[in-house]
Amino acid sequence: EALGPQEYTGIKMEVVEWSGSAKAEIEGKVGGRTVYLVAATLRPETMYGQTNCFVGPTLKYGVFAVNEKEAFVCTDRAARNMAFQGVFSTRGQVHKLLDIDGSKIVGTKIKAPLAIHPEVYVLPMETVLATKGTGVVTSVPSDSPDDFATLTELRKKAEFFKIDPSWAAIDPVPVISTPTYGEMTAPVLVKQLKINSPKDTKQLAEAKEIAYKEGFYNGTMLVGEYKGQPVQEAKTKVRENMISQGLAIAYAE
Ligand code: A2H
Repeated sequence: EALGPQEYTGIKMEVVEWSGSAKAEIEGKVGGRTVYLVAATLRPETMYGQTNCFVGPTLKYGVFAVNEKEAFVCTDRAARNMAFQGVFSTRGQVHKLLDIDGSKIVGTKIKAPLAIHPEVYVLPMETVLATKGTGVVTSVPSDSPDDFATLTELRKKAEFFKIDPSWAAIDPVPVISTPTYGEMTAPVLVKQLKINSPKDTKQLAEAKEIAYKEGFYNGTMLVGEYKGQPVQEAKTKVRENMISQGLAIAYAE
């Protein structure tokens, strides 16, 4: 854990179509606002490779008014932090439009900004922490061992997790090349460290550490505006572009 505040990028993933169970709850409560799931990431440069998004199936979320036109889905805790950080037009106040269970958000179709596959689905991830970020995690299985391990598990046991297999159908997309692991850093590490499920937390922590360092210090962008450039340079540029284009927000904690 870092000592100073963690500077996340809050990726705005616009709802295209709510899941059947969310639709009934949302009905008439958002006042025509465009609703976004806001995913906290430390790796904005990987957003080209989003394949889905994750929420905690046992976590509670809220839909919060940003202004007259937009609303964000995140945890209550994150909404309070956003209010302090001046994200909402209501000046430090939190305006919750409704509560919604994570399990009901699963199956919602959303837009993943910058992604090569722009429309993705929300899937369940049991290891999402309520105490970190927004409680929404965008999934980049090419570069995140956690995302790859969970996506693989969901594909193997779609029925058990009560998901439609088509929601988990997008394969990892090459985004960054590293000298040691090639174009699929996370899948290669998951295999090398013999990670069989998202419950292999010790090996996953190790894989995460290696993937992060290797990507940051030795990675080269394979796609996007900064193709051919080092990740270290692309990272801040992608973040700033996304924020200035209204595709993301700055979020710290
Ligand atoms: B990262 P840190 Cl490609 N619970 O984004 C569990 N994990 C969470 C979370 C929560 N509530 N909120 C955010 N995260 C994930 C991309 C990514 C991430 C890649 C590679 C590594 C990686 C795509 N998922 O994280 O504990 C988010 O996933 C490994 C560092 O604050 C976020 O960045 O250091 C990261 O964990 C934040 O973790």
